Amino acid sequence: MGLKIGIVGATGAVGQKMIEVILERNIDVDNFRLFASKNSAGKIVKLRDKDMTVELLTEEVMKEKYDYLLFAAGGSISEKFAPIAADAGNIVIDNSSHFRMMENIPLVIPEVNSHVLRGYRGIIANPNCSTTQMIVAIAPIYKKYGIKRIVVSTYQAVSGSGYKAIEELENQIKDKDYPNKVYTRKIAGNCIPHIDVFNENGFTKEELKMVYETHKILDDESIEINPTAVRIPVFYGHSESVYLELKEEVNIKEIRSLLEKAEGIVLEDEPSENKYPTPLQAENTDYTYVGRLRKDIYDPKGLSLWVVADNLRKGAATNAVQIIEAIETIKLEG
Ligand code: 11C
Repeated sequence: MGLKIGIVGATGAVGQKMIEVILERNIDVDNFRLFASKNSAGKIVKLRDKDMTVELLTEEVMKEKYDYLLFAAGGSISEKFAPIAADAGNIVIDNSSHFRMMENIPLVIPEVNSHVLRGYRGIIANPNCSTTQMIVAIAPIYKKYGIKRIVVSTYQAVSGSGYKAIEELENQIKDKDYPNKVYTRKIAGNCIPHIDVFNENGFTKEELKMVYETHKILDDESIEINPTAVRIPVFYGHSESVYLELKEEVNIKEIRSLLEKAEGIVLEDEPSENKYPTPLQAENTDYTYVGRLRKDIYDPKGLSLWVVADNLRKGAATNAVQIIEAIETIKLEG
């Protein structure tokens, strides 16, 4: 029998991708339910050749039985409705940051720590997109070499801020006087070193997510992480320049082979042929692309790499759907 899956926030950028990815990956769904708050309830969404009406999100509908409920409606909606759904016995996969750092909530990237899902029911948190792609890329290296320190700068697409930001970039490309509504500065032709709110220590919340979510997923608080998160005028796909200080000397040949064999990674690194990943090619794919691998000129334990992934897919929707796949596999294994 197929699954009953509900999507909360079904009309947003991530909710729409969740539907797309579920259909593409041939998840066996018998019963799809789409929910949104009153601004979007009643809209029609296409599921293959079938039109579906988005239902109003209420406490009552969250108390029904589902195999999985995927939340992509923002932190305050998750805070209110996810516990109601979980208390009714449902598995909730939440894309917001609200539950991620709570002690008893698993924060999961299936390629890296799916073991934490074994025997668990309740709310499962999906990590932040910039954290996910970095961890997918560095996890095979971390397992073999250990990591002392990470210095990372991100180049993040506007789709990470939702449909309004996509529109803002489109409009500013056409009209240089189009006002800034989503961002503090014009985004067309610019880059803005500011994602999410500033913390007292000068880091933004987006940057701190990369620190603390990485510690939790790798179960290692000893890793020193120094991120700078930057918004750039790209529609889809986040890029990251990552510098790792490993615990042992870098062996580039071995690291290439680790990355080539790793699940979910495409190594694209042939400088002599100008081969390196870019966000345009990552768009609409589920992989994390790695290139520009190089050993530090000064420190034999230092390694630089360039990491690119579609932020709405592997960074959000695909990871959530892979959590469903991981739980279904665990069930089959018994
Ligand atoms: C961005 N990373 O690109 C953010 C979007 O905590 O899930 C996702 C925010 C989050 O703006």
